Amino acid sequence: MLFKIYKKLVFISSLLWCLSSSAQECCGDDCECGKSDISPAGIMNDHTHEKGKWMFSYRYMHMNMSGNIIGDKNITDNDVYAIYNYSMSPSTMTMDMHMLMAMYGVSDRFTIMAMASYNTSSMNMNMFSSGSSMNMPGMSSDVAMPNKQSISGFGDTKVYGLFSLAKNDELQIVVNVGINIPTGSINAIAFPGINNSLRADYIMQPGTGTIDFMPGISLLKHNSNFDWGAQLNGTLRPFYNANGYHYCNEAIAEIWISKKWNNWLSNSVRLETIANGGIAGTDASLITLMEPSADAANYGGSKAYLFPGINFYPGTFLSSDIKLRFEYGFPVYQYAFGIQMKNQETLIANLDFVF
Ligand SMILES: [Cu+2]
Repeated sequence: MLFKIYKKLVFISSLLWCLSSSAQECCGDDCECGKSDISPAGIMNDHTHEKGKWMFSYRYMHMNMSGNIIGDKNITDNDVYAIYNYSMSPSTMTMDMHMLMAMYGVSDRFTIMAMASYNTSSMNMNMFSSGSSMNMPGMSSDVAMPNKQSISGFGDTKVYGLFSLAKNDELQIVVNVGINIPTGSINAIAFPGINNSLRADYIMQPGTGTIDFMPGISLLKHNSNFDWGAQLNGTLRPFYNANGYHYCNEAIAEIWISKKWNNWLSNSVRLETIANGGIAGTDASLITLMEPSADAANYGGSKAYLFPGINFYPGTFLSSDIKLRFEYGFPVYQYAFGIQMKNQETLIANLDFVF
């Protein structure tokens, strides 16, 4: 489904490209327009702004998951029940994130960035012995366990300082340090109205509950024929949250190339690799054997995704600095610590305004 939407976007962009022959040229030789525009939709913190400039961004991310893996092997619902003793097996899950970002150039080299998010996670589960329904843990025997849940809420807030080590037409190097402020809930209820005391799984909670530190470094290189970039991001999580656990450290490496076809259209391909340590500690209120994502042992692992992308700069027509970027991602490698749902596809849409 998402792939069809993506194909439509590519088609619409190509159509607009054809119309662009009548568009005015926005850049001369000495204009930076276009040269700093080379990053794909899923990349942030790769640039700084000039002193006094603001940028506002809205980013939407949709992820689809289905089926289960252990390590890099597919397993069936029956394996989840019979071999690993869980009562339920997740079948599909979607995550939707709406992110609002603001950047401000404190000086020509130093920019601050803040990001807030609103997240919705929905999960469908299959139950052992389908046909007879399972009882809600801790409830009278006539309360049946629902087989789907959906949780929405504000996520954590992130604040970054970005410092530009190099900033010219050919090369940009930016180092950043961020802090995660745990504004998202870790106490969302799994089935509100049916059981108001059972907390949702780790993966369903909108927040992480911990203050974390996020260092990173980005490199952008502009060549005459194409641009490329690379980024390394870490998340260091030394503290436990109020519910007795924390997500472990994470490292993300990105590398991408992009090709600018004209003043307002480019394509990109990005490879993202993620290594994640899982969860330390446990939320003791969760019933570990209810389903795999209620078990802290089933988190973490390594993943690699490929993201073809398309970037559109309508500011060329509107004489303002606007970017509209899309990426469609699919996994090329997934290794899960324990049992996890398999990522199937990710869609990212990003709208940026610079003032
Ligand atoms: Cu910016």
